[in-house]
Formats: sequence, structure tokens, C-alpha cells
Amino acid sequence: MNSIRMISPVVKNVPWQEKPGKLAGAPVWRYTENPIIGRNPVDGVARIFNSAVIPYHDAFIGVFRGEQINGVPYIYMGSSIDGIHWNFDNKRIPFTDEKGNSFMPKYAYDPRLVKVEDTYYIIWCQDFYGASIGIAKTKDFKKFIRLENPFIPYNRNAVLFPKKINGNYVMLSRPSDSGHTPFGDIFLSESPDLIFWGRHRHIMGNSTKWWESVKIGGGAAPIETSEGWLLFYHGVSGTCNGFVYSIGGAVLDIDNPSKVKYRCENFLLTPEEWYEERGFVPNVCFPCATIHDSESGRIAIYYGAADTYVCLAFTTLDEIFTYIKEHNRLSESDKEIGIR
Ligand code: BMA
Repeated sequence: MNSIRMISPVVKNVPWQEKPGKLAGAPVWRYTENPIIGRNPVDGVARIFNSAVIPYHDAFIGVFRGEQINGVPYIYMGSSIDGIHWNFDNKRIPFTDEKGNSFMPKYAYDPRLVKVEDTYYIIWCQDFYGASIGIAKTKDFKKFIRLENPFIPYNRNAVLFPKKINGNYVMLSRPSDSGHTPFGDIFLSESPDLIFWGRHRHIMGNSTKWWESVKIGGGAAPIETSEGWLLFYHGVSGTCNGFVYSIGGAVLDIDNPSKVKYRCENFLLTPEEWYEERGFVPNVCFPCATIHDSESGRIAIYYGAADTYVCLAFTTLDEIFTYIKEHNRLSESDKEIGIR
């Protein structure tokens, strides 16, 4: 019997489906009714994908990447009773500055949504004279106040840890270039106040494993467990037909998350279904959030499929830890504290 525990709230209504009996050797299984969000979900929005959700008042709330019909991505809010069927606001999230003046990014994509103490934070990729990270806070999902941009360009794929570590906020991010970046490692940065960021550390890089040999990037907010931070991330391989995005898994040291404790040598999920292989960008599984229940150990993973749909996959804490540990393979740089 595994004794690993999640250190997070009980979420009794976590979306869930049992593992199909015939699925052997795979630690993550797809929801049979995928995709949960189809094309043209909102007036003026062609596709919703790469989106993040969180429990809120016994139900769920989320921030969604909506590709507008002019091709420009933006962030929309949605709410759901069951985490599967979603209602969306048809207006873009109205970001303001600290004084309440409208302060809308030129574009916004790949949002993450993380609660730290009593505040919710949205973190996304936006224009800051080049692609970089935006961050805003809200307590009520009515007022969304943007904070200083944490990093200079170019950077994508940032996500906060749901808890301060050693007194500081901690953010994962993936420095990049201005295009479809053919490299990329996950770094960590700390901040005492969400304004000044520093003490940057390298966490993990792409690897010799073929499925993640081009680049990797942070995915869902790390889940705190008694054995470390469980991280679902994306890993990219290059083919003669373009990039393929799969979901990977790792466990980071609880007090010093720049140290990787376990890193799974196999992908956890790779494009196989029609909704992952066919769409605006084929062959993409891009995790952005989990909903997890510390009582049952159930984990629902929300991932974007083919830059077109939102999908769900499931696992349990025991199952995923057992699999990651069985297939653990750390590189030298994974074991380092990440400063040179
Ligand atoms: C990345 C990001 C993601 C996207 C992926 C595949 O660079 O832009 O939003 O899902 O490419 O197109």
C-alpha cells in the first residue's frame, strides 16, 4: 500500500472516470467523452484550448484560451458545476492596472490559474515587446488587476506554485525565442512580493529521450505531496512533419524544487486520438491544469488537444507515483541545484 499523500484540499466533486480494465501499463487514461469543449464555443471565438481550471465555491471556475475569429488569442472566463460542462463569458477578461484603468494585453494565451493563500493568480503569455509572461490577481473573478510583468522577453509557459516556499512566491517558466522555439528548459524564479523576481534556477532540460528531445515546458501548477511536488509538463519531439507535444511527469524536491527527485523516462500521454492528431496544430497534448482530491487521490488533468479542443485525462496519486518511480531516469543536470 502506497502512503503518499496530497497536501491540498478535499475536492469531492473532482471530475472522474474509472480506468478502463483493458488499459495495461499506462498510468493516465482519457475521458471517454473527450473533447469536453468543441469548436466555436463562444460568439467570436473559433477554438478554446490550453486552459486552466480550479475549484471555486463547491463548483469550478476557469480561464480559457480563446482563439478569436481574427486569429488573435485572448483569455475568457468560464464556470462549471461539474468541471466538464462549461459556460463561458463572451467578453474577454477585463484586466486593469492597480488604479482600475483598463490595461488589456495585445494578446494573451496559455493561461494558468493558481490560488496562493487567499488570492487567485492568472499567468499567461503576452506581448511585452516580444512574447513574455503576464500575471494578474483576483479575489472574486470580477476585478482582475495586472501586476508588473515578471520577466523580460522572450519567455513562455509560466506557472506559479500554489504555495510560497521558504517565504517566497515561486514561478516556473520557459525562456524562449520569438518564434516556434527549437529549444527550451524549465527554470524557476523566486519573488518576495510578486514584483521583483530573482534567484533563478535551472530545473530540468530537454533530454536524450526522443519524445522530449527538442524542448520542455511547465504545465499544470505543481501538486504538493508528502514526497515532493508532482509536476505534469509538456515535452516536445521534432519530426519531419513538425513538433509533437506529449505530457511528461516529474517530482521535484519539496523545499528545494530546483532539484528533480524523479523524472519519468516515458511520456504519460502522447497524441493518439483524432482530437489530438487532427486540428489547427496536429499532434499536441498540452497540459495546463489539474483538479485533484487529497482524500481519494484522484487527479483530473486538463489538456489542450491539437490547439483546438480542451480534453480531460485521469490518474491517481498512487498510480502516477508508482509509474514515475518505476521509470525514473535522472540526468546529471536534473540532480543539480540549477545554478552555474
Ligand atoms: C507552443 C504554444 C502552445 C501551443 C503549442 C503547439 O509554442 O504556442 O500554445 O499549444 O506551441 O502549437
